[in-house]
Amino acid sequence: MLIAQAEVLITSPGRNFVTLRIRTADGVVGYGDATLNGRELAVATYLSEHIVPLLLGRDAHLIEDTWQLLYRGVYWRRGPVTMAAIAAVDTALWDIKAKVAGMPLYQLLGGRSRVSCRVYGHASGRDNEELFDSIRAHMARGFRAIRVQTAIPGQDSTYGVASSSAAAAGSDARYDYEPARRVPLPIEERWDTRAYLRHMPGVFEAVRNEFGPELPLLHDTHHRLTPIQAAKLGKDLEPYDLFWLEDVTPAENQEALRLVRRHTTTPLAIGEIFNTIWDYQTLISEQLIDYVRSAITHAGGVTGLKRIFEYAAMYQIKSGVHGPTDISPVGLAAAVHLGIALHNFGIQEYMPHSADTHAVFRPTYSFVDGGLMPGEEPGLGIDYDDALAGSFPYQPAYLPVNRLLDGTVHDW
Ligand code: EZ4
Ligand code: CO
Repeated sequence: MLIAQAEVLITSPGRNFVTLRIRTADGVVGYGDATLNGRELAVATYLSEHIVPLLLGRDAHLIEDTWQLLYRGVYWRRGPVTMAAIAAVDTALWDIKAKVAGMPLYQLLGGRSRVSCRVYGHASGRDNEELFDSIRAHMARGFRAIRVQTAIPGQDSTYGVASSSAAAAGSDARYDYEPARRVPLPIEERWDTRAYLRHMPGVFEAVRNEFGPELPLLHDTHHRLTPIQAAKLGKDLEPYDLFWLEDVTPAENQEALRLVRRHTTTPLAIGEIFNTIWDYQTLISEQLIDYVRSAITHAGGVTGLKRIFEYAAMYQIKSGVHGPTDISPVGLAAAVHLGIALHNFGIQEYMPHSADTHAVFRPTYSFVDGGLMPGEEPGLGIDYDDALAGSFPYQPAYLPVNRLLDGTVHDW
């Protein structure tokens, strides 16, 4: 099973995706997602210049050895660019191994532990009325757990709020709810932490009054608070029984979560920008979080994520895999195969891709009864259409930059 070819594929069917395709000498093909939002070409170059030459002629069956070779073997380890590149190779090799075995990937990961992977969708609104409509539209589409984000009065734009009512309702004709904009330079947003902290409890009170106590509700703070602010928000939201509160602080300071945890029983989810198990060492061993948010695409692939989840399982911490639209259908397919097999699965984030993106990747996972089901064909269930992908050339796109009202750069 020698690797004969490895290609880096870039396409932009509404947004940019970087995909690695590995082909063995006897023609088995595997796909891995290498998309790093706003830094796509850095990973593409890392792969094509530094990794592809190492792969040619290697045995495609050596998944663990290849992972260690690309992690330890280059001396410069960790970081989002390196770990996205490793993830792409790892996922493609798992896809190949499963195809050779003649099984869907989840069978190689231990087989089914559940019927489907429960997901949550993204509702948002510029006011409560638009937010309620968005929640209703998501429920009508089959979502049974909902992330709630709203505009903060007095702010022009707020993270997580769709740019139109149609987008808030969950229309996936275009990526109007995607935070990366197709612009040559990042746009700037403004942020007022005090206004946010004052506004959010009332929003959740209104949502609970409208939709009742059963509906699982989530919220993403996007790294913007200090530990004491996060503790206050967690406490203030306790009456509304959140499923989780996400990324309350910039958690590279893992010890910060001790303070948050001492003050609130609101469940905490962290880690979409983390990329190794070491980023979670204190958070997991001290039980400072409830859900692990890393994506297959950004944390070293199936191998990297499996390692983190098995560690988390020792502490009753569950998976909550990152699944925004900047994770391609390849990355999402891999997450669904791992999620269906994993014992400590919690919930999967799911922002449906556009029709054009589906046409390029032809994923075989399906969304049924509020959950994602992996396809049953051998491998990941991805079939990349080169001709169509070629008709959507790369377009520079960037996530916004965030500034406080006085102009200070803040966490976005
Ligand atoms: O802002 O993936 O929980 N989801 C998120 C995402 C991130 C984007 C950044 O590329 O926070 O919407
Ligand atoms: Co998030």
